[in-house]
Amino acid sequence: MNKICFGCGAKLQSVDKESKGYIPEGKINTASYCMRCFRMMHYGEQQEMTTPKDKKEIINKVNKDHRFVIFLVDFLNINDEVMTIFKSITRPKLLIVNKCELLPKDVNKLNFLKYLQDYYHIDSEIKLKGSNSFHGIKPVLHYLEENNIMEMYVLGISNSGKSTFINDFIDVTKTDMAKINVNKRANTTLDFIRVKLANGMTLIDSPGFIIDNFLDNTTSSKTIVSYTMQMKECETIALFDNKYYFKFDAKTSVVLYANQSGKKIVKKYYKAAPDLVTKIDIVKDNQDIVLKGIGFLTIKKPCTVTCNIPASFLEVRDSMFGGYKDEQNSSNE
Ligand SMILES: Nc1nc2c(ncn2[C@@H]2O[C@H](COP(=O)(O)OP(=O)(O)OP(=O)(O)O)[C@@H](O)[C@H]2O)c(=O)[nH]1
Ligand SMILES: [Mg+2]
Repeated sequence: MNKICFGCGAKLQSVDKESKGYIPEGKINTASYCMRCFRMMHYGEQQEMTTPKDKKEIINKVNKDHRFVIFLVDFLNINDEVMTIFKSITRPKLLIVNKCELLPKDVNKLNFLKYLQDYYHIDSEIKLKGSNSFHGIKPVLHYLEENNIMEMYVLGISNSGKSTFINDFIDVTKTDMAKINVNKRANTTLDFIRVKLANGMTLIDSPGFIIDNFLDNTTSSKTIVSYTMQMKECETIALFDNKYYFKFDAKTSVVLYANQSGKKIVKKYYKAAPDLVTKIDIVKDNQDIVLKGIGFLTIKKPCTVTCNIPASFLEVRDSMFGGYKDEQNSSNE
């Protein structure tokens, strides 16, 4: 029988308890969820599958298909690696920046959208979404209706909120069906899940892309901090229970944007920190150092930063929030 788990998309089976889709024999005919999803949903258990679906396999499947693509990323995880995946999708597509109810209050939404279009060269439509009424699902639904889009894949980075997004569609269209499993850990959805809504639309959930060089993709994202620090010459900050060190060679303001993870976010040191293996030259005002999987640091003034994170986990870019507006305004005058 080819029945799939509605929680994660894995094919239900009673043969191997350690493999995905396991359900005890005798329950397979009546169950909607595999044992892993059932236990995650009802007992809050965290059960991670360690073998994510291959990125290329997902992209090839989608590119060969006729369907539209909705691609989700939460704003802390916007970086070159993620945008390269987005651009490798050749189907007509919509980029949704998710969890936007957590954007710092002073972020101008129009400037943020313009930054994404200009800096990452995105020519597809972009929508900001979140879990409050201001950033809700309805504008996306209207966009799909206006453009007569009835069948689509929902792709994106693991933990970006794809399954939650589809569950919201199930609610808003008053579709009478079970919910997909969602979880604060990455790699919850394991295979494609086809959801036919009461309004006739079909959404296909997908396993999230796991980025190669992510520092941490398992933190909950109920709160996002923006934390400003004034650094003096030769001062060091230690982030997340002294896991990551950044030393600055000149005076600058620094703003950290990251998930509130329950760890001690910042501690300042006035002496040398260990293993500063990577040197980053900030050559102009308002640059971000992206800490892939965590968030980013906005560095306001040129300086040299040394840190204990290997370069493959970092990217430098023009600042996503700080200073972009002023630069744009002055260059337009
Ligand atoms: N703050 C906030 N959290 C959200 C939002 N949407 C989803 N989440 C949370 O993000 C986490 C991941 O959500 P999922 O829907 O499981 O994400 P996914 O993209 O399907 O993840 P995988 O199946 O692992 O690829 C959960 O803790 C959700 O509650 C949102 O708009 N705002
Ligand atoms: Mg999912």
